[in-house]
Amino acid sequence: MSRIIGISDIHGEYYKLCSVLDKIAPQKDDTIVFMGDYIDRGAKSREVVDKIIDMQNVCNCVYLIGSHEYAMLQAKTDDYYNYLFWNYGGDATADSYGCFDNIMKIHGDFFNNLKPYHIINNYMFVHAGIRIGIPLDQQDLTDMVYIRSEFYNKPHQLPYKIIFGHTEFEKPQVQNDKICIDTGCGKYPKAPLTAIICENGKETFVNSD
Ligand SMILES: [Mn+2]
Repeated sequence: MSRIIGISDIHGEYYKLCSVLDKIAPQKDDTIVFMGDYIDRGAKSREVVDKIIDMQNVCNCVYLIGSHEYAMLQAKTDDYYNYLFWNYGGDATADSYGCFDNIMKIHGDFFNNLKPYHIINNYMFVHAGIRIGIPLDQQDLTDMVYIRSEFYNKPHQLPYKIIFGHTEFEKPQVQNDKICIDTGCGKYPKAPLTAIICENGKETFVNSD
């Protein structure tokens, strides 16, 4: 039986990414949905992006946009997002690539083709969430990558279990209609990277060492 795997908020923590991938041991028919925030804070953003691109040789891969990719993509043209990028760990990403302009020179195809969300079976994967009460086709991308309590504190009406990250908790937050898997990787030195595995209608979690 194939598995659907969600991994969010890696934030340059290459060794934690390798640790969860080793434990999960993805197979050809599995699908990994990478849920954004690959970069910033941790030291190895470039290696993280190379690794998740390489995973296409192992299993099915989907790549979503996170708030940090969103800010990075707007940084050159928008003062607000430029501020967000450089004040929330973007300096580590620029160092990892050598300089800011190298990010898009090296991985521009990757960063320009990130998806806002992904629906598979009865699950919807999205970086931060949705604005409740608004139809899916009218959602704003900034909400999908930045929204917090207005989403996770209320039930939503979409016919999917929503798997999201962006807001870190000590443990995965499991609600009837949504699950947050951001456990602070990249933000706190001892925080693990947590992956979710969806198989046969059940969800389990795998932490990096
Ligand atoms: Mn994040």
